[in-house]
Amino acid sequence: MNTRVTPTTDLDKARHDLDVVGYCIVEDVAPSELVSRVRERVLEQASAERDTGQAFVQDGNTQWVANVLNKGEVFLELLTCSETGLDLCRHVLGDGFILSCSNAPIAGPATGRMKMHSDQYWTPTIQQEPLAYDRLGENGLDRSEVSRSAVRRDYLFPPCMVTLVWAITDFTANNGATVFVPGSHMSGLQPDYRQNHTDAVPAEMPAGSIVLWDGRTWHATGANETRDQYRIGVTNNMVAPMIRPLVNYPYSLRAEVVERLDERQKQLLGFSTWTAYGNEGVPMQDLKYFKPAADQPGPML
Ligand SMILES: O=C(O)CCC(=O)C(=O)O
Repeated sequence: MNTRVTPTTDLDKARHDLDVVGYCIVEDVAPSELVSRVRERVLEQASAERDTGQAFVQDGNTQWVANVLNKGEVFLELLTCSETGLDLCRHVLGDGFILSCSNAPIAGPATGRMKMHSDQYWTPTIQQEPLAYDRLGENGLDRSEVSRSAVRRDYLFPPCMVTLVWAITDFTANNGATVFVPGSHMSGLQPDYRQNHTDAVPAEMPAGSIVLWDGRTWHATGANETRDQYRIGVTNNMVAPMIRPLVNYPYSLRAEVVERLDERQKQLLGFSTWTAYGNEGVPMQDLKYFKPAADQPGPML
């Protein structure tokens, strides 16, 4: 497929791009003053992490500020500042999806392209040779292992993750805009990261836009060929509600962040129960947050 997605404000087109091409770009989503505050906070935190030797640097000069929800109220504000991206996540994942992780990748000057990958690398492929694995839990991040046997399946595993990236600076073809292989979400395969993937196209968009992709779509942070531009994104990876998020937010969020959460944010961060086969706490009560609390009958120990 040789289709390059362009930014839109038409949500029908965005849904179509997501379904058919595997990603979509929507512009004018985050207010510019919020984008400025996020940019300032990301750069300040990135610098503090470098100064204290805690920076996570990848692929040369790409710095990831990890787990940003514990690093500033602006990131929580960004997560729910608009329903647009959330509606598009719902389009793929259905109701009740939750946040899996949120980071800020900064593609620095003179950095090569990241390895091509899909975020949903842990779901079965239709046929994977030489990159197969037998059990989901054995599919580690190192995908260079040669397969023991390739299983042939004649169905596609559905998307169960959507990644949404906020453009905190402009994303351009030469400053590290995320690149995508159009249509790759329907291939049923994981990319071989040793290949060049010359069919990958950049998601160019102005600051304040979002790019969203199906968890199966092949993509990478693009090469930053500039001398002085730092391309900044903030990622919100969403998963269907029965999938374990990469970050355990109810456990790992700082107490002062938990205190600030509204109901919508609590649901998105996985504080609420999802069906539990109909047994959410005491069946006669409408318990949104299942906690084995003192109001349950019988001894607790
Ligand atoms: O930084 C980007 O453009 C993409 C990051 C990425 O590949 C990912 O979050 O999976």
